[in-house]
Amino acid sequence: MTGKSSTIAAPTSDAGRANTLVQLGPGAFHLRRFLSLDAQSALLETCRALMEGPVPAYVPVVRGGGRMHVRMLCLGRHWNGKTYSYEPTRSDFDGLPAPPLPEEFRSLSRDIARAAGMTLEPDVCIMNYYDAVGRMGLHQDKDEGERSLALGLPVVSVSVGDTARFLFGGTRRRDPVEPVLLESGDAFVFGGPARLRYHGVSRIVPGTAPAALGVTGRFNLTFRQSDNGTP
Ligand SMILES: O=C(O)CCC(=O)C(=O)O
Repeated sequence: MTGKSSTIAAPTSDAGRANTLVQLGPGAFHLRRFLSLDAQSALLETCRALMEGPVPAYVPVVRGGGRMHVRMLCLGRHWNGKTYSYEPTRSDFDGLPAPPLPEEFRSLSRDIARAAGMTLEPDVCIMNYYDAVGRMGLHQDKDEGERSLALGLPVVSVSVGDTARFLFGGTRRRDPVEPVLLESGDAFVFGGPARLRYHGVSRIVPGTAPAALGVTGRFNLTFRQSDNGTP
């Protein structure tokens, strides 16, 4: 499933920074510079407010007792790291309800999916903050439910802040991985035949966020449609 990527479109430009859509195999797309600097700044502000809000971000402890290397906040529905399932409240942490998924987030994820030729009606956003030593091991996103996975409904990801070295593998853990640098404002979509490809973040590249954003570290948002989502 891995292999050479190809640039298939250059839809728009933003202040001289051309957007490009790079395909990494069937169903997998890297949308470089999808967000303008202004859009990144607005997204960053919302992420910070939510993560420091009444239902704050936290460091999940997963099944087996390992602590994740990110701060996480789930919107819409909560991903329980002990049961690997979605639920309305954070029963593995503090019992608080997952905050609603803002309409502007839904709309952003629909736009990104559409730009990659797919559709998504998300009911979940997992927001992760990576500091300079943040990372995430290789995994598949397969907790969204049988129907969602069978339809290949995409995972839509968008990043703001420092660059991440994102690893994109195949559908088996032992498949080779392709490193992709996800920069601030980039989006990434994997659905259809790519929906169950392994992926992770091996490292953050500190000091690479646009200076105008005034941010250290990286925010990543992944949008998904669980089987509880709108059909
Ligand atoms: O931070 C990223 O780019 C990937 C996040 C991810 O793999 C996840 O939330 O499942």
